[in-house]
Amino acid sequence: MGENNKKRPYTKKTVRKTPSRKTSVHNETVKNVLKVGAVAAAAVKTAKKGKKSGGGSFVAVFVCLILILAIGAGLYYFFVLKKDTPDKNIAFSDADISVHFIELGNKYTGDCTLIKVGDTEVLIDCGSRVSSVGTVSDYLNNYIKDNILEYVIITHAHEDHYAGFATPENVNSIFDLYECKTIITFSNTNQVVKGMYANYLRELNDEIARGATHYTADKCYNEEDGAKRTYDLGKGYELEILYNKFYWETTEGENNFSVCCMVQGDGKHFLFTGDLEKKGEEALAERYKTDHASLSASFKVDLYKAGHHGSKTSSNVKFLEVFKPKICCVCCCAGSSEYTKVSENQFPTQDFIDRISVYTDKVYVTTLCIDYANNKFESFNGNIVVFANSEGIGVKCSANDIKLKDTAWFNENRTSNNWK
Ligand SMILES: [Ca+2]
Repeated sequence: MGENNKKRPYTKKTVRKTPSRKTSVHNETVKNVLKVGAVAAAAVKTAKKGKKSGGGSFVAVFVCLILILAIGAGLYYFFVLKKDTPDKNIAFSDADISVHFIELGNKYTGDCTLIKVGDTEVLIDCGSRVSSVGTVSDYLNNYIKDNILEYVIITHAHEDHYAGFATPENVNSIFDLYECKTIITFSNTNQVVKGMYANYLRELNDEIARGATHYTADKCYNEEDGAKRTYDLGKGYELEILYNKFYWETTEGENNFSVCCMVQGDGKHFLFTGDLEKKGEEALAERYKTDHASLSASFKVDLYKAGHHGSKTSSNVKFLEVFKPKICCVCCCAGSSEYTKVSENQFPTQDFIDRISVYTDKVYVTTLCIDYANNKFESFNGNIVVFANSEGIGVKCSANDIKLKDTAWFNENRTSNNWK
């Protein structure tokens, strides 16, 4: 191993505990409802007095009814409406968890997602090309202060998801740059051991030799050989490896082999399905309802990474009916002809927009293709960060926070009746 492949020394740093804003809206609202209640009680008393005195009782009862209606409206807002408005802007510095959809430094579509809870990080995939490692690690180094990736998930063996782990021997991979503790990978592939897939196996085995623990997703789901289905991330959050029947079954291509997972805690859910397609999505959605028997009909995930970059083959109806995303982030180079010249099928596709728009207009996209032939691209939203604490969820992007539906690209290339 060359000098460049040496690991960065592990230096433990003091983590500044972020103060939690305990002066919650909840307490303020309850106080206000109680105040209105006290006024209502006084009005009832006045009404009784008025009855005794024989004057003014009608006015007092009327005031009392208005106050009772006000209390009802307040409670309805607080317990029903407020529950459905999770995008209350909170400060990033107050967040317990942050999810980062990272730009990859080129015109190619790909995935790289960092989930951070305190000093515990989960990295899901690192595309889109081997050359993306520099761009990605520059970004990661802003957030990973102990040089340890506690969990690494590699969803499937496609270059735009695993290139950063499958570098040539003399080029740093994510495994070379960070100490990766627990690595969870796809259970199946149709790749043969040569080229990039051979590089991946070598880099993975190097990291295992340096002390990493490796499980395939089927072992996690079944909790076999020491693997677990859920891992504690701290601050009440956990990582759950979800069911995918293609952990055990063979299929064409690679997409349906994707490792799927949910990060959840504090009543919030963040869903990641790699490039899972229709057959996988439908089986996952059905099994999720069984595995989570107490799931209410109003269950919604707070964040969903658009499956397969907003492809027409993913984010299907039966899947979305179960998960009902509130925020959706798409990792792609929008409008790129990398896979097709048919505009409506370029990521994010018209079919994807037709289906996701039923559930949310909070759709964000990492990168925008300007001129594929001439290597021109720019940030669309840029690096997208979704962060949360018990008070709400915030979205902050490196370029701008404009929703897809409000962009010039959308108006020129896509349409939606739901977003009008
Ligand atoms: Ca760490």
